[in-house]
Amino acid sequence: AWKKFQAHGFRDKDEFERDTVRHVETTLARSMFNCDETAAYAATSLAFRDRLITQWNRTQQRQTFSDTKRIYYLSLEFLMGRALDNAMLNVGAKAIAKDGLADLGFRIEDIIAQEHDAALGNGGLGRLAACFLDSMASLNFPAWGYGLRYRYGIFKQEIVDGYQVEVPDYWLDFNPWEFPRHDIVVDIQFYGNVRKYQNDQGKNVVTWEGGEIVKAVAYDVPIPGFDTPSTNNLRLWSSKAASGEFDFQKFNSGDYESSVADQQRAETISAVLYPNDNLERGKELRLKQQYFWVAASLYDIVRRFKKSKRAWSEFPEQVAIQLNDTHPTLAIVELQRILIDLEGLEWDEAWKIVTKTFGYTNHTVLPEALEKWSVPLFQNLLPRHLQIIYEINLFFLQLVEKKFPKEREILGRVSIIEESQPKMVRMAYLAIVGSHKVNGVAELHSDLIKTTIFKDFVRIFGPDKFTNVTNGITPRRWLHQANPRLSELIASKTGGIGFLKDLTLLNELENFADDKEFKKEWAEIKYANKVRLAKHIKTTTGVTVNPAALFDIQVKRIHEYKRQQMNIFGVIHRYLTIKNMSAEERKKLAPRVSIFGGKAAPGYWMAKTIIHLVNSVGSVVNNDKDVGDLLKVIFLEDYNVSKAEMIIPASDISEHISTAGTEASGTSNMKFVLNGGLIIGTCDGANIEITREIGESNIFLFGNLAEDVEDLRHAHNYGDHSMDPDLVKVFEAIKSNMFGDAGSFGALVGAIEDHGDYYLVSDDFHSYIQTQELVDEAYKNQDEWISKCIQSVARMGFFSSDRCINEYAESIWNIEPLQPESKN
Ligand code: 26V
Repeated sequence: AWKKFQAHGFRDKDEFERDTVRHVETTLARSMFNCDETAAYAATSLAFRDRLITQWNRTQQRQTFSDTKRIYYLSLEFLMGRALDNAMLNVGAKAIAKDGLADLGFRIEDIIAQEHDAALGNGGLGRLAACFLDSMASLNFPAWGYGLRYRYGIFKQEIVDGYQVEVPDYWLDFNPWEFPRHDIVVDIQFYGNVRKYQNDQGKNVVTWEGGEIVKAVAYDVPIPGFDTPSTNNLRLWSSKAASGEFDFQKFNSGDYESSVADQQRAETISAVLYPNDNLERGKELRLKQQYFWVAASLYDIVRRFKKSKRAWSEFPEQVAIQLNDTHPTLAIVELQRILIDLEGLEWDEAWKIVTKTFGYTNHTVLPEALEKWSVPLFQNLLPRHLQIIYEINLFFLQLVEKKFPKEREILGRVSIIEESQPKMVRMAYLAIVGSHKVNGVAELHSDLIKTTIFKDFVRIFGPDKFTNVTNGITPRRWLHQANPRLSELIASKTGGIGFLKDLTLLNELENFADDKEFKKEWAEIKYANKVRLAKHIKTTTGVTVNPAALFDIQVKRIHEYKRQQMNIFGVIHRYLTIKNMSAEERKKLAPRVSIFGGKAAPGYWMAKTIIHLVNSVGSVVNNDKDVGDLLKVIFLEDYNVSKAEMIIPASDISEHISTAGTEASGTSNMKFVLNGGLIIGTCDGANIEITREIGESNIFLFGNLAEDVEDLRHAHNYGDHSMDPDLVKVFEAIKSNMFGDAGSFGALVGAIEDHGDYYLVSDDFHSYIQTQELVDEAYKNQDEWISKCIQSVARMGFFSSDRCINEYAESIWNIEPLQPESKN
């Protein structure tokens, strides 16, 4: 297999070196004598990029000629991480590059590390989109990603005196992975007025006139498939002033400042990624971003369809559009507008096409994350779209009324327009009404949306409109790239690298779960990965950790529902317990390193307080000579995709401990298990399916169930709850100023003690602590522990994003892969 696809990379290392040196000397205009690592990174990337672009062109041509259905994945976030390592592995030429770079005097790891992460996403939702791109290309689907080319991705996090500080992420300084398409430019209209009149033929015509125009410029990013020449496209739109550099009329009349201001206002649209996840704030600029991106993408999609000269009724046979959450919901309205206002179709005919085209994926049930836009804001920015939304709603409510004539109350509940002050457009409802399928991202989550937030819609449209597609991850990045030694060991026992294309082949490993020699190698690899992380901890925090200790990791966005606060309270409990232990008892304890990482949204005070508490506990515990190696507490700065690739393979146990029913799926849980770590978790999201696959004895589950959450919350609110006694002791320690001024943690403690403990930390604390003790015990038996890890990895085949994409293709998109050319 490797031999076959080297054809898409380099024939040999000489060819690679020749190309790389040529780029240093010509493209970069430098001499090899002063070629530093930055230049070597640039030249290596350009050499690989040349290969990708040849394949990219061929793939696009093949798609055009075959004229089959395409899938368009619309996502405001693509959390891609680094591209070079991935490109080298996917075209099968990393070994060649390694040798070639060594000849030129470089270590490949150092060159890879030069690259800045492409961090155009917040967390799980954006990384899922990136894994999907990898799978769609690897499975040869004719697929396009559409997104925004933010000038600033998610901020960089610095920790200063224990507090998070946000620093802008200037990632476009040098980006060899994008191709500006200055010839692909779309005019996007905002504001203005709607005019209705009869034309000369007596036909009713609606036009949207005036307002302002901003240009959308396409930037293309090649997406290489693994072990296939298929190279797909991610098209990102960048905003530019319509008048070019600046308005010359204003400039010449002496109004220089305002001509520049116009330009800046246009460029602001794609300037920055909104750094909230799971919190909707209703800012006009965010709605502008959404429409700008959706309108440009649809223009592009429709233009491509029109070239085929087919009838409009065939549009859904040629085009499937998947909405990654509600962020692109305006696409439904925009397509309806194009069809009725610009192409002259009748409403019903157009609406049939629209609903057959779209699928909507929901990623959260948290009410504060559900998008709503104020009607006045909409009216001003997108007047024609608001009219169309009202029309969609009218027809929809008529259907509901006909179906449930005796239930007047249902109309208000399901209306796309919320009758509040001001009125609001409910984007999730619009997405449901305008799509033919709605899916959740794990079984529990898909059940929950059907029985809670969308239950009326299940009655209206029937249960078949709602389905589940459990999330997955790409084993290329999350095993082969992040953990090359483990990947190699697995390949040696499963008959080569085939498992990277069919992850169910991992089940061959079951035969080695008790193999002494295999287990020894397995343990050595885990240890080496822990040594690598320990070095990173030393250089970034100055703290020395023992790689033989149990590494306990929780890395993800900081959010109360993910309960990092419960984790740090558990750490404090452990610290207090150690302090009270005799020397004899201490000897029996497994040393532990508690590692946290993750960004807090800049305006999310409680999340920032959690980060501060972790750091404060760390500075006390890590400097307590009495405790030594028994406990260390680390906060890793600036968690991102490339750091995840180093952190995840070094885990013994990772924490996925959200309040039951709140984490839609989680995807890092899958990454940790695939890398030979065990997990402690609640019965939430994909943890449940992971348990079903790997077996209950291989996971540490604890806590209340989703079905009991409502009653428990009720009990808190009616004073029918007594605080967990261990948690009370933890709070007493905090209040005694053991970790610095207790006042700074007051809100965190207060939310649990005095304000209803919405996320049920107190209710789950006891079983959490107990389960952590089971983890301690289990870890002491290394032999059994390693067998559990191997058995778990063997059973993780289901969680490949390839399986997930195949499910979307079959049950939602109705699309087939396009076989690539057999050679070259
Ligand atoms: C919502 C919002 C609201 C407006 C401001 C910006 C913004 C940005 C992102 C979001 C999406 C929130 C939903 C989300 O990220 N869900 C996560 O999706 C993962 C992939 O399906 C899943 O594994 C996580 O459990 C889920 O929290």
